[in-house]
Amino acid sequence: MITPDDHETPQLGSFGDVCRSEDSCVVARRDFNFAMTQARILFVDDSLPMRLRYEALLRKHGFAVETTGDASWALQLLTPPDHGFHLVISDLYMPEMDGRALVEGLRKLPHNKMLPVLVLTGSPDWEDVVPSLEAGASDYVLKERQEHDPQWQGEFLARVKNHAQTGLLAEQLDRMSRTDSLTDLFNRRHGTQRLDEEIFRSRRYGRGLAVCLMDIDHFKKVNDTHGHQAGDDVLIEVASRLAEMSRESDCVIRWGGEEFLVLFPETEMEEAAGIVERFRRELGGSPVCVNRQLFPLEITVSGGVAVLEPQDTAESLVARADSALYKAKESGRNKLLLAQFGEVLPIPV
Ligand code: GH3
Ligand code: MG
Ligand code: MG
Repeated sequence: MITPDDHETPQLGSFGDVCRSEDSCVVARRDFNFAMTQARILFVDDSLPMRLRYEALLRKHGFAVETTGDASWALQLLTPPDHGFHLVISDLYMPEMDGRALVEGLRKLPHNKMLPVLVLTGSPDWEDVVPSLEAGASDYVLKERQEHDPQWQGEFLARVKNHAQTGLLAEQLDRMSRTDSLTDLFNRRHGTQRLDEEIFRSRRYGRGLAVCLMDIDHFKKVNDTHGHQAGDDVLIEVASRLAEMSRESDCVIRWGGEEFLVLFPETEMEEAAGIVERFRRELGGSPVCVNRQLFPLEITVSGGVAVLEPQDTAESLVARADSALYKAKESGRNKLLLAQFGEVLPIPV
């Protein structure tokens, strides 16, 4: 990990011994199988020797570990909602920001409310440990007093495993609460939140925000003619194509049954219209295979595009895109209309 003092020359030789006691470790290696492939730990300690020791121990037992000597840098790493760490292990005593302050800081971020944090302390002094637990640390561990103490290692690794497992489950739960299980796109709950965030960002930085509401035409007929499974196949395929065609900064949401809302941050009407028109052509241009890929089915979509205006709320912005979509349906489907200047207009040629 990437802090100034991590560029010191590592002295692995003096600490490499820490993991030799593998055989005596009381925790069965098999128990760590899940961790070996998935759990990511952020280890925070101002002492380079400690970082090297613990990193070696944790890596030896299959955890992916990143280390830093600077708690405020750790807080920065934990700030993006998708930081990807499942457990933080932090020393309590550090010269600038200490372990308790790190716990306090990270618990203020909503996405870190369930992130397990294990604090490491040299002394079992309640006056030191209790405030960090009160600040939201999940647990504490006394630092190893004797090097290679197998009992200490067994206990430490068992605690790490349990907390990492909780971190993995919390991540899974978070993902499930944000995604639609059929299409794997973001669901409406997350979409609504993202829309609020994008509106806030757009206003704060004075940048455009466009949205498009898209709906598959005559989708009910797919279900009625080919069965519900075929309908599901179409939804999955359309979702996957939309996700593939959109840019990383865009956000594709399953808004309702066969309705998709796409957010285009930092995008004005003209650009958004061009992108969505390409989506419409490509979706209509190659048939979707349903019923175990045996049956090609032509589909078309209609859409309405709107851009954020000064008086808009999230609801009014989506409502304008919806009214343009409604007109697109009314006027023949397989088309895109723009809600602009208080009117609904076709894409300019
Ligand atoms: P329009 O062109 O006006 O949009 O007509 P439509 O048939 O696409 O729209 P309508 O609202 O009449 O029908 C939508 C259908 O989508 C009805 C509903 O049963 C179906 N649907 C909604 N969610 C799902 C789903 O998850 N799977 C499947 N297979 N069908 C779904
Ligand atoms: Mg429809
Ligand atoms: Mg519909």
